[in-house]
Amino acid sequence: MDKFEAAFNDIIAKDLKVEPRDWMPEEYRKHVLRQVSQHAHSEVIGMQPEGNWLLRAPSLRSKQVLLAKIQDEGGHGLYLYSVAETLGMSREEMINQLHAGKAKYSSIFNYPALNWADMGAIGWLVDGAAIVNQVSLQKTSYGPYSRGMVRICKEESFHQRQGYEIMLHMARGTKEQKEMAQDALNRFWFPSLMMFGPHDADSAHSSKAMEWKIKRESNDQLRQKFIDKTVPQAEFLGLTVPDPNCKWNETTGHYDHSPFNWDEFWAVVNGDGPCNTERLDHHKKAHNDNAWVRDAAVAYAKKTEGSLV
Ligand code: BYC
Repeated sequence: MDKFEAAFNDIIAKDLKVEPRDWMPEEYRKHVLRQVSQHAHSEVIGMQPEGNWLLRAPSLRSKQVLLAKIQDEGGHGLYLYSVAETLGMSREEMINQLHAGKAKYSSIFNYPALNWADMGAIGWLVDGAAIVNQVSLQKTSYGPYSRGMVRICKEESFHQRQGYEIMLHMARGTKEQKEMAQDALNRFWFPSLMMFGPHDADSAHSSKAMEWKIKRESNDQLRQKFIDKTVPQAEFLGLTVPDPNCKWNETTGHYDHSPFNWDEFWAVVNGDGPCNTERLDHHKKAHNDNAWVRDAAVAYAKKTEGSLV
């Protein structure tokens, strides 16, 4: 082992942060980059299901709040694209990989948002699941990713409350509104649980990620944390989690759950979900239609180069 590798191992062992200037194994760099790429694209593609509801929000207040949330998600994508730049990959390259189907984004965003109750379910469950994951990632070993997560988590907790507030209004509203809230929970429950990825035993990247402290808790540990937090929240709403086996287990101290439909998960991850084509086509179109904005920004930066100092 040379002195560079020893220094890297020391950073990991002492729970310090790996910084862009530090030597790191090529496999570590690629590993963080893959996860950050998946995360960044998730934030940006995740704007689509909600963006679709901006013009149909039921009040000015709900429209303003939803707009602010969606803008936050775009901001999170930008922090994460910047993290990827510190690992040597440009934004352009990342977008090219997304458009070519080589880079992933979270499976959850390939499900449709059919009505206003879905805006509640997405904020409550999808952002709720994301927070559980991202709170853990605040302690990830790559410095820029960890610091990005601290900022993102602060905003994400508002997002979860925005969704829960919608669910609360609907669950306490008319009979039809309560039915809509229950229906949204029914459709988003299992896909939200699958956001945490495959079971630990089937997770290709987990063991290396845990060894390098990129991930601090495993897919199954985080998923269980989310279930344990969320079931009582559903009960408070007077709604029922769509899983007859989801019961408190005195022995384990956790809620049980039924097996997941992993065939559906892998189909969605591999491009065959209800909205995969629509999401990517929309991203490509927006990217192409707005090429002139990027060109103008680059031209302006070139023209004013040096004039800001
Ligand atoms: N969806 O070995 P594994 C948000 C892939 S957005 C798709 O366990 P890993 C929001 C995985 O990539 C925030 N693919 O992988 C925005 C790998 O494939 P590759 C979303 C998935 O990386 C707008 C393969 O399966 N949060 O909050 O150790 C509105 C094997 O899996 C998924 C993040 O992105 C999936 N669900 O663990 C509202 C969190 N699961 O790369 C809300 C950041 C697995 O070999 N990411 N795969 O081709 C992570 O924490 C980890 O990457 C995962 C997976 C836990 C997701």
